Amino acid sequence: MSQEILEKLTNSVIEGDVDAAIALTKEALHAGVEPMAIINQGLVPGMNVVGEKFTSGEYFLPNLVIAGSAMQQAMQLLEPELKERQQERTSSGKVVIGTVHGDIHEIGKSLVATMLSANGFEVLDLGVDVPTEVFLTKVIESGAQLVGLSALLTTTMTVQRDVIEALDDAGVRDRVKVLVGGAPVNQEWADSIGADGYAEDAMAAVALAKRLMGES
Ligand code: B1M
Repeated sequence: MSQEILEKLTNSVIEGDVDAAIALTKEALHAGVEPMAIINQGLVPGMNVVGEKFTSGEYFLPNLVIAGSAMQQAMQLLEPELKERQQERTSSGKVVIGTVHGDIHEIGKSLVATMLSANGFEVLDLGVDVPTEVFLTKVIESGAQLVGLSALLTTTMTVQRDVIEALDDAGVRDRVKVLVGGAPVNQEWADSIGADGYAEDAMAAVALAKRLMGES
């Protein structure tokens, strides 16, 4: 039953059927499916198929837009549920997070922000296409112990390095831990740009953020 709902949800994202994605997300919640399972087994597989179809030329930009919208609207239903389930009352630390300049991919970054917040971090989400100087200013102003840089494009992952260099140039690099992530990013890249850590997904980002906080 739950499996059937999740499969239908995956298809609704692939087909860009926003109304069905919303209805099926509600149905899955009512059926007692955990929000993280709805994301990882329902929504994300759909987005992956959409990405593959876009790469192969079967889908075009409007298909990405509508699939992104379906996932985002489903996420709006899931975010309060995630927070309710995971809330830890002790403050784990302050995090500034955003998608780097030139990149408007929002969904993965917002999921990481939600999970950090649900796990007790105080999160300042700067949104998408965030200029390097804004990351720098907000890190300094907020006194955050962690900064999270999301990049979904091979052309924008280099901006993660720019932000680290800007923190260095401003003399604040040693005050803040830098966490990087996003589909084209990996541990090797994180090491090469001098980031403190790389996380593959939102749950790994939370675990890593906790570990880095312990070190700072
Ligand atoms: Co775009 N896009 N897109 N897109 N898009 C990709 C990323 C792509 C892989 C599709 C493809 O070709 N197969 C490709 C990138 C190729 C590359 O560079 N290697 C691509 C492209 C090319 C583009 C455009 C250039 C298309 C064009 O205009 N010709 C354009 C770029 C615009 C720009 O940013 N300047 C573009 C635009 C868009 C939309 C706006 C239409 C839309 C985004 C809508 C939105 O966010 N509001 C969109 C979408 C939806 C995608 C795909 C299909 C799905 C992305 C997504 O939301 N995934 C994507 C293909 C794919 O990834 N399968 C694709 C679901 C999300 C939960 O996963 O974002 O990976 P993800 O986040 C994960 C992890 O990566 C990680 O945790 C998250 C949760 O588990 N993570 C972090 C992410 N950030 C992290 C930060 C961390 C730690 C972990 O610490 C700080």
